Amino acid sequence: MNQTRSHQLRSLLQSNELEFIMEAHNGISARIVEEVGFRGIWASGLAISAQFGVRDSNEASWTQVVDMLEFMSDVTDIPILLDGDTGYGNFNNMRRLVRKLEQRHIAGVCIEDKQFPKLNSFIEGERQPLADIDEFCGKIMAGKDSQDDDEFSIIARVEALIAGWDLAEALRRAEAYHEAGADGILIHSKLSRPDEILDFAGEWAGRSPLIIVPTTYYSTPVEVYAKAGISLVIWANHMIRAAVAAMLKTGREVLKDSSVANVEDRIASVSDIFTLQGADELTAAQKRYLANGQSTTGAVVLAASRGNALQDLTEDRPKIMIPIGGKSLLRRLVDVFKRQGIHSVCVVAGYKADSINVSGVKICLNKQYEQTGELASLLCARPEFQEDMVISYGDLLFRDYILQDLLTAEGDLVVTVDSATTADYISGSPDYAWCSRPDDRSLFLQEVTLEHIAESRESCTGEPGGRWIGMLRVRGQGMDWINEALDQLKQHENFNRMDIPDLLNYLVAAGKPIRVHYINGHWLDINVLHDIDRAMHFTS
Ligand code: SPV
Ligand code: MG
Repeated sequence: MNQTRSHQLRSLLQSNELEFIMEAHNGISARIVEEVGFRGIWASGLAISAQFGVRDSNEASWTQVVDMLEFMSDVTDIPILLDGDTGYGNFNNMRRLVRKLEQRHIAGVCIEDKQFPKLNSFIEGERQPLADIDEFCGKIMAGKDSQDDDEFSIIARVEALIAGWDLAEALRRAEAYHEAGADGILIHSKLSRPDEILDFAGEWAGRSPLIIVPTTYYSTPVEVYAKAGISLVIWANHMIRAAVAAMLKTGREVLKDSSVANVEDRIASVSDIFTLQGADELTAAQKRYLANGQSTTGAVVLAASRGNALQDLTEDRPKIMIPIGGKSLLRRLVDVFKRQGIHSVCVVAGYKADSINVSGVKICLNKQYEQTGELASLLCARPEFQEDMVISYGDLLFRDYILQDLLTAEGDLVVTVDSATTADYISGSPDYAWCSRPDDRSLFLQEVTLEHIAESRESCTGEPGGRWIGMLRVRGQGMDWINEALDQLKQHENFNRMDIPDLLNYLVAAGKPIRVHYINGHWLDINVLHDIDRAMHFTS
């Protein structure tokens, strides 16, 4: 059961253990504080002003602070305690602040007994006038009276020690604020040793939860605080300081080097940022809500082999990078995919993979390409499988309508078969496909299924229905069939020699209906030098 955040903060304040909350100053830092495991966030006035580039002197308006809190609250589930400075005005401003904070699911606010506009306690702290005790108590009462949720916390921060007063004054104030209804006391000190807060804790003797901010006395082991009966430690500014240090170092180095090469490895990756932004959730939501509006079809292009028959042309690049009329085969393939709304293209590369520089594709490496076949390559692309995808050889050229028809064809697994078994545009040895019916043009859109597929015409009785062009489409149940088959076949000792036809035959034998979509011509595969000439004509 998810507890409210105000309840969570109360639990931290009231727990018997020493608890810790960490500063955050915007949405992403709040996400990080939660991500690393803290159970609460200190929305620091110093850090929020700093990230706006202004001073911690109420230069940012309270509504700007509340707007920032909304971003922080939206992206986290742990409680946020706002450093509410002096409450941004008198009791009336405090009432409105509390209501606005509750509307944004902020768990509590801490107000300090100084005067508006406040100045950070570490800047001439002893010269800062304190609030009138009665006036401050009225502010606490007004805040408590205006909260809707009983567990929303109002913490009173005592600045007496910062402003140069003695322990007695600090205790007098703390007691008055406690009486006025404060849910806890934050006792602040700017000494480098914890002596005065420990003296205070001793005298306070657990009258209400005690909170400290060990920014200056940071070297004290935290066991000391636990022993003194302190409830909550606030690490008040360490995320903004860490960010500023990293930005200064990175910025200076990039400027000096006129390059980002040195810093790349030690800064967050773009995908780390996407993760913190929750990009995966949006992708899942798009699938759910944009099912008809946005294509989620992807493509896997098998292109790990060299294409030996093309001799020198593939000396320094794989076959898919051979230019045809100024554009590589792969570029042409990706362009057709994009024109049909397929924008997620994964290329399984092997031979000279480094030379593949086509934008808009994700490369998956089959490092074993010399010892393995097409199924091993397909397995490499598995992390990139989409729920609906086209699997294609990389050396294909075809007219757009062939892909378009494949995408609209019925069936969860569909193969494109050219019903001509021999034709002058057929080069190499595309596999023969035996089908439940021959291509009778009048059968357009009627159900034809694959019965067998093989390189040699003699491997099956009867007339083949045509040649499989090297492209298939998988979706729905078909994805489960393919995944299950891959899991089974990869156990097989011959797996490394298996190609896509072995997978298709396996599925046929398992009784899975593989639909055939017949075409007649308008495609080429590139195998030998002569095909390059034909490809030039095909594309011109
Ligand atoms: C803050 O984090 O803004 C604080 C704590 O108020 S301190 O800077 O120590 O005053
Ligand atoms: Mg502050």
